[in-house]
Amino acid sequence: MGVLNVTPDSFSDGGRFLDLEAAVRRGIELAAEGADVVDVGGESTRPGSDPVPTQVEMDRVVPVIKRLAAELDTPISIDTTKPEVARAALDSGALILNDVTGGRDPRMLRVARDTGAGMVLMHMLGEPKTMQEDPRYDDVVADVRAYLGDRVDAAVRAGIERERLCVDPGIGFGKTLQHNLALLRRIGEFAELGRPVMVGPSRKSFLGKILGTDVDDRLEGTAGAVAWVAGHGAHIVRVHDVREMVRVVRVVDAIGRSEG
Ligand code: PMM
Repeated sequence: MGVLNVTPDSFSDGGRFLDLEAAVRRGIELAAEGADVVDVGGESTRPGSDPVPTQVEMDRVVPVIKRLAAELDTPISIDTTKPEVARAALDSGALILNDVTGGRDPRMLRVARDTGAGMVLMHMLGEPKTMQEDPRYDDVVADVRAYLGDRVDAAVRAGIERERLCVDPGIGFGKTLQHNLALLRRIGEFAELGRPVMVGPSRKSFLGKILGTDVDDRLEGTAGAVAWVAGHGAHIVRVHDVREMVRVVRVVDAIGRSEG
C-alpha cells in the first residue's frame, strides 16, 4: 500500500501533494512503482494533531480519488475516520476504507457495509491529540490483538463480510518505542485473527529513536522494519517509498518461498 497524503501537515510528506495535479501525479507514480493499493488521506493523524473540518478533508481527497479512479486500475483506499468523508470517497471510486480508529464509530461500519468496501481495522489508543501521553498496556501484543479481534467481530455483526476485513496493530498510535518493537517482533501473532495483517512502519518516529535520524532519513530503517514484518507473517505494508519497499519485499518473499 502506497501512502498519498493530501495534507499540509502529515509528518513525512505534509504539504507536498496538496495541489490536485501534484497529488494525482504522485498517485499514478505510486502505482507505477508497484503499489497494489494507493491510500489517499486528507487528515493528518500524527501525534498531537488537531482534527480537520469535514468539508476541508472532503475537498482535499474527493477530487484526487475521482481522478485516480479514472486513470488507474490499482485499487484506492481512503484513510479517514469520518463517515461523511468515507462515504464520499467510496462513492467517488475508492474501494477500501482505512479507518485508524478501527470502526469505533458505528457509522463507519455502516458505510463499509452499505458500499461493499473492504475495510482496514487499525488499533489506536485514544485520540491522535493525546495518544502518546504515557500509553500503557498489560501485554501490548495480547491487548492489541484482543482489541482487533473484538473489532473484527463488531464489523461482522454490523453486516460486513469477514473476507472484506484486514487488521493493523497501528505502529506509533499510542505506543512507546518498546511497544512498537514488541508489536513488530511478534507480528505473526496477529495472523491468528484469521485476517490479513497490515503494518505501517514507514518513516515513523520509532525509527528516529533507534537511528537518531530525521523523518527524511529513515529509508533504511523503514526497509529493516518492512523486511522483518514481511518475513514474519505480515501480508500488507503501508509505505511511502514504494519503489524501494517492493524490492525489499520481493527479496524476502523469494527467500521465504524457496525450497530445500
Ligand atoms: N499510519 C498513518 C496513517 N494511516 N493507516 C494504517 N492502516 N496504518 C498505519 O500505520 C497508518 C495509517 C500515519 O501517518 P502517515 O500517513 O503520515 O504515514
